[in-house]
Amino acid sequence: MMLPVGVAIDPKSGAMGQATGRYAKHLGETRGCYQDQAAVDALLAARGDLPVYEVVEFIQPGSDIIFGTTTMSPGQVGEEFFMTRGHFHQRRDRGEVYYTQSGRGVLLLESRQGESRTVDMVPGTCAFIPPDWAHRSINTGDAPLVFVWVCNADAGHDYAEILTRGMRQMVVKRDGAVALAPNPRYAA
Ligand code: PAN
Ligand code: ZN
Repeated sequence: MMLPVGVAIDPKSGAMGQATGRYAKHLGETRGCYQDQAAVDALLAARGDLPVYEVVEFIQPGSDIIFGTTTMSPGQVGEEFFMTRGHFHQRRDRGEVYYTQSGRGVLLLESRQGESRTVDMVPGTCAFIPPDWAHRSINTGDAPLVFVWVCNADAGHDYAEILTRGMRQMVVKRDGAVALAPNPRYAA
């Protein structure tokens, strides 16, 4: 039988009291996310294979709901920032919620029809991700970005599309400001 449970989450680190799963993504294995491959190489040479983000999950066996935290390191690669791979959900009828706990970032979303939107990730903001919108989070600050996510356990992840064609927009730092720019590598 599933029982109620309260899971403690540290808002600064994303550490969870009772994790049932976790993984980390490093710069080397996410290099394809970035425009400037020379900047990736330079950063790898200078700082090593830095951790970009860590995901910690909680699910009870048999539950239809899963939640967890994503904790993103601050960092820049060329004019871009550390980002998640980004994905659609395998099930096109499954949305998600992202609740930012600390840090600052941008949630970049793209509908299946190619419409782009952003939601600012600031502590206390709960973002609604509609079904069939690709989503990628980007740490635009200089501290860790920590958010809690909640979705259906059967949502699944489809990484292939974003991996191969990228997203239409990218989030960049230009003239000291965070801005949105069209992705020159986007393969429509
Ligand atoms: C999140 C993401 C997590 C890592 O849990 O999976 O932030 O991002 P990528 O999966 O794009 O690497 C979520 O959206 N789950 O559905
Ligand atoms: Zn998702």
